[in-house]
Amino acid sequence: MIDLYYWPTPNGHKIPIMLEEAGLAYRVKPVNMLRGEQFRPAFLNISPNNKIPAIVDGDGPGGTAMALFESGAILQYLAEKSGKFMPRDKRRRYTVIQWLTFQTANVGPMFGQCGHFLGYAPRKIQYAIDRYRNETLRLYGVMDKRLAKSEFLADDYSIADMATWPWVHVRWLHKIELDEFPNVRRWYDAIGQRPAVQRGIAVLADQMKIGNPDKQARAALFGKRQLTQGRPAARKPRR
Ligand SMILES: N[C@@H](CCC(=O)N[C@@H](CS)C(=O)NCC(=O)O)C(=O)O
Repeated sequence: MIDLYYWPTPNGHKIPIMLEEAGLAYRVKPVNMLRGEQFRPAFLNISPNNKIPAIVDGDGPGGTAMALFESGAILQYLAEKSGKFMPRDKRRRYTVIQWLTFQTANVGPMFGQCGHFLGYAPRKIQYAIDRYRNETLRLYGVMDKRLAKSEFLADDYSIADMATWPWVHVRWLHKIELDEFPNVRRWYDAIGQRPAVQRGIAVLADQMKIGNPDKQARAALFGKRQLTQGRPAARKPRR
């Protein structure tokens, strides 16, 4: 059984989508990040960067439990475990890893900052809005060009699509219209019709809250740091 540490956000959605697609059994462990539960010590043992998603696979390698954080690593792990959505052929596999990394290194961070300055920042900072929205538009252009010549981001439907789709799903927050990106629209609509994707994004859907944080959510999301307990032993001064 896989425990899914989760809250309904674009990064969170990737994992129940994959679990549903792969037919892997899982149970949901909600981590309410709007109330600061991502900083609980038990969760930090699993996800030291205090972010969802994370998993604990009770039946990990060698039959012992395996904990993982970072959605890109989790998706690759689940693909390997299920033997699905990641081709064996080296060339095709690295094409998946390439587009998955494109998501985790570009789409996630840039769309995320765009959403932050449009929907979470306490005041309007035009320079930041322009910077991240322009980057978001540029990345939509990259995806649209790719999807003009390929049905999916890699060759076949894969974990790269599952990682990227949830970010296009919340495009209203980034003020993006798909009319400008017809190939992204075709891809988004096709994937959105998959029953596993619909089941994946339905997990805790009633709790989903994007943008416009209340005071408590703002403090939980942007006001906390992890403090080091204790100090490393002092070094002897050099002569
Ligand atoms: N690179 C990470 C990003 C995960 C991430 O940013 N998670 C957000 C929710 S979408 C989170 O847990 N934020 C809580 C916090 O930063 O305290 C991944 O791909 O898993």
